[in-house]
Order: sequence, then C-alpha cells, then structure tokens
Amino acid sequence: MRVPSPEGVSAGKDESDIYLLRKGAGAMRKFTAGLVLLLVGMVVSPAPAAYIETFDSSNAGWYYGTINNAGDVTTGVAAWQQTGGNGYIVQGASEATNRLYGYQAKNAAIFGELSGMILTVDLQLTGSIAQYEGADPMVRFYIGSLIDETSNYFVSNDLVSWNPNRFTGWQSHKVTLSEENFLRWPNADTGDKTFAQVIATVTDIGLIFTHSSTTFNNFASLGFYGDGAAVAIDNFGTVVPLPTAILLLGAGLVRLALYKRRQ
Ligand SMILES: [Ca+2]
Repeated sequence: MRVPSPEGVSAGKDESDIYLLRKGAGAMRKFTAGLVLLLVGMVVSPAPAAYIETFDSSNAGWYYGTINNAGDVTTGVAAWQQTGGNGYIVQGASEATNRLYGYQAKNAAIFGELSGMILTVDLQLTGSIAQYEGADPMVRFYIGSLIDETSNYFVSNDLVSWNPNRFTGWQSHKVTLSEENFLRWPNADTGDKTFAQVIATVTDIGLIFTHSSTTFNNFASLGFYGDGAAVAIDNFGTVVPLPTAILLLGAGLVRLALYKRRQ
C-alpha cells in the first residue's frame, strides 16, 4: 500500500489509488460527522454552569454589612463605582465601633450548582485595616443555608483565606468548594447539616471579614476597620475546575470513539 502523492492524485490513478482516495474521502466524512457529534456532546453534557458577577453596570443588588461589639449587624445596599469603565462595589471601613463585616450576594441561586466548583473574587484594599482584637484580619468566602429559620454556615479556613493587608491593588483569590477548605461557622450555626448538604442548598453566599482563628468566640473578632480604609470587590463567582473541564472534553471524545467504532 502506498500513500497517494499529489502527482498520484492528478495522474497515475490505478485502482489502489482510487480506493485510497475514496476511503480517504469516506474517512473525512466520518471524521467531520464525529467532530460535529463531539461538539454536540460537549454542548449537551450537563456541564456545571459557572457564573461571575462583574458589577459592570450596577451593584447587582449586593449588600454589605457592618457589626458592632454587641453583635448587631446592619446591612445596606453596597456602593457601586466604576474606574475606567470597570464597575465594582466598595465600602469604607473607617469605624472601629461599627466595622465592615462583609459582602452578601442578592441572589445565591444565580451561582448555580456549587459542588466541586471554585469560588473566585477580585479584592482591592485601600489603606490598611486592623482587626479589633489585634489579630490578623482574614477575608473568607462563606456559604450558608438558611431554611425554616435554621442556619448552617461554613467559611473558608485560614489556609485558603487571606490577610488583605498583604496585597496591593486588585488581587484575584480562589478557593475550591471542598470540605477540607471550610470550617463550620461557630457562632451563627443552629443546624447540623453537613458541608455537602449545605452546598446543595445554599441560600446565602459572599465574603465575611473576621480575624485569623478557627473560633470566632466574641463579636470583637468580627469585622475590619482602618482610618480611611475601603474594601472593593469585583468578579465574584464560580469557575469550573480544570479537571472537570477535561473530563467533559473526555466524555465528548469517548462519544466520538464509540461513534467511530460503530461505523
Ligand atoms: Ca467589574
């Protein structure tokens, strides 16, 4: 068997050449059909839907919260700003007695199925902030399930959370939504749902500002403040982990292989 050369195609057409050309054309049609099937398979596969809140035209209804030493939490609509056409939300954190406590999404459901996803946010601290008790301040992702007045909250642990004073300008932060990266919220927790149960029924999601401890045993451990300080966030949402993306592509390739085998 020989591979037809360009000359062979135009001139020396013996039977074997014609067979190879026909076979080649048939293989190309199968390949094209397979490719279409692969693309359809990738679209039809139940891919986890990622969603990023860009705040590009508004605050998207997000809230901020403040907290005092009595544990009173006050929420308000987050202030929206834009710089060079890029929108984000931002709040001042100047008051030591009424500290900035975090940001809360208006609609947790918009982030879709969360299991196995990566949470991401861009955060910019203006100035520097302190934590009321003098411990390291920590920005944490939180997820919560508040159903029938029973609350179950988890927050990202110290290993994957971060001290915003250690970063300058806009910085991207990511945490995989897996149990080893989270700890049960020690204060507000009244239920006994597991992490998996909470992640399947999230009604509340956002960022919470605390100190660096696994136990928030008093209200003074909660919230940030600093003279003239402000915390801005942008691009909060979910990212599909790379292995999942590869698995989805793999599922499409398996379909392609099965399709080819049936030919
Ligand atoms: Ca933005």
